[in-house]
Order: sequence, then structure tokens, then C-alpha cells
Amino acid sequence: MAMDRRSFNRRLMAGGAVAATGVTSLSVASASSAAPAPTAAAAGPKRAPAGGKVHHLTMVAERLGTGKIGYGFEKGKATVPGPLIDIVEGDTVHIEFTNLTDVDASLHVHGVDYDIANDGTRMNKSHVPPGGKRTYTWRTHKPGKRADGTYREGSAGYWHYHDHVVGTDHGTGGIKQGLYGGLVVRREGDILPDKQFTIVFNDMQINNLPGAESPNFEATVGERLEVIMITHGEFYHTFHIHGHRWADNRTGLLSGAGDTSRIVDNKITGPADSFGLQIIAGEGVGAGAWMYHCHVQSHSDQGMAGLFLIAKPDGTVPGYEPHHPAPAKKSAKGASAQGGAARSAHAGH
Ligand SMILES: [Cu+2]
Repeated sequence: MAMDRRSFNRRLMAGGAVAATGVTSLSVASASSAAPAPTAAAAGPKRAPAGGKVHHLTMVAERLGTGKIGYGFEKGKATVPGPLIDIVEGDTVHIEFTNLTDVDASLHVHGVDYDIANDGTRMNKSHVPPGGKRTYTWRTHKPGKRADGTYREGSAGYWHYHDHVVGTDHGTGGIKQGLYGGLVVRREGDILPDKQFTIVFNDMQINNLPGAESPNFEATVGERLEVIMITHGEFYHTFHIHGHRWADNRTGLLSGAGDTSRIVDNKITGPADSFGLQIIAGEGVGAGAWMYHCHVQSHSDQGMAGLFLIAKPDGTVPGYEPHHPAPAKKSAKGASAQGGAARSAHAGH
């Protein structure tokens, strides 16, 4: 609870008390956040339940000052990125969206099923005027066979949503100002993480934060971390993590010895791309301030870099000395795993 880093996503069990104060994400993964990974290891990882649930969410878009606009599950709680939505194939999400800004805004999603009335674009009149309200419905499906016998993919994947009307008919102004967020669709049985972090390379910033304030993320050795990585804006980037690597496939994990997915620690990513990965914090390498950054050299030099502050069980991060004096509440730099589920994004800023 001493942790106060920005950009952690609060999590809440799907179907739980979504109206609770300060909720900034909907997640099937939260059940696992009650117990740190090391103690849970013996029982094996938590896995995604069967899909088929119907979720009713509320979402707002509101100005955050300093040229930012964010999405939030309730008024006054908007963040950049917006809240993470984490569901299972077969689920349906109804999102009652209220536009609290002074310009037209919308909610447009990638990867899942929506009809044209839920497109979130001006050409389909599915945007929302200032002060207006509209319910968007997103549906998902399991993999299966088409009538002609060919295989149809399921909805599972690391996806995202964003505005499509602020500034231009493509939402260029909305995305630029922070109207975006992550969407995870799991397949039943997928391994659930202990902590989730949404990292968005947007133009030359990470999560719309200036380089000197690029987000750091805290964890404890042994925790299963999930990164939802999204790119927006004008540039191509590469996403690199020090000391850890992942499988370049749907889940970011190998499914077994026969899974020949390529293992990477660096991946090129362009505007509107999204992918996810899971790593075990400090696996084989231990605690430390492990960097993540764009590996386009001029981009990292301009500040597109942050840290995974992976603490030992005693809470210390070996060798880590913050470049900038930490805020008072930052003093305990390695809170327990539970801390990850209980902080608000952008706390302390
Ligand atoms: Cu870059």
C-alpha cells in the first residue's frame, strides 16, 4: 500500500462491484491479486473461467486538464490510458458511454464483434455529442467452424479501444490527447496474471507522459506480470524489456514443449497495433530496476523508457536509486503484491 506509481491499473473481478469508488478496470484476473504469486505457485496459475457473461459498464470521457482527455468508469476517475477491460471469449459488454467533454467523442473498439451502429464513427452517426449518452455493445465469440468447414478464429487477443471523432473523423485529436485504453479477451483456460500494466507508445510519449515522467511499474520477484502493449500516433516503435522475454504469439506464453512460437525480447509495433505478454518478474535474473523502452535509439534517448521495479520479497530493489526524489509516499519502494491492485492510476501526480 505504500506504492503509488502511476499507471497501474486497478482491477476488479468481472461481474463484481463495478460501481465501487475508483474502479479503473474490469478484470477476470483480479481474483489472483489477493495472493502474491510465490505462495500461489504450488497450486499452479489461475486460469480464465468459461465465457458467456454479460457485463454492464459505464464509461465517461472527460477532460483532465493540460491538454489531456481520458476515459474512466465514472466521472472524476478518468485516466490515460483508460481503464483496462478484461473479458473472456463468449462475453458481451454493454458500455453506457457519457461524453463529459465539450466536443463530440466516441468509443471505437478493435478485435471484437460489433455491428455498424456500434462503430463509434461519425459516418455511422455512432458518436456522442457533448453531454450526450449512448450504449455501445461489444460481443465476442469462441473459435469454431464456418458452414463451409473452414476454421473461424475466436475473439481472444490483446486489443484496444479509442475515440474516433475528436479532432478529425479518425479521432486523431482524441487519441493524441489520451482517449484510448486496453481490452483483453481471454480464451477459457488462459493463464491469468497477478498484475497488469498497460503501456501505450503514443507519438513520442508513453501513456501521454513526458519523457522525464515515463511510467515505472512495481512488482515483486516471482509475480506473473502481464503487459498490454498498444501503439498510437505517428511513429513506428520497438518494444523491448531488459532481462525478460516472451513468446510472439496470442498469449505471449508458450503453450508447451511443442509450441514453436518465436521467443523475443523486442518487437516492432506500429500505430493501432496491440499485443500482450506475460513474464515472471525477475525469473532467472532476480530483482532489480529492469528497463523497458522503445529501441529506436532516438526515441529512447528522448525519454521513451521506463522501469519495471522488481523488488525482492523484503521490498528492496537492488541498486535502484531514483533519478528524481520520490514523493513522500514512495518511501517504501517494494510493497507486497496486493499493493498492485489497490492504487489508482496517476496517484501522486
Ligand atoms: Cu519509438
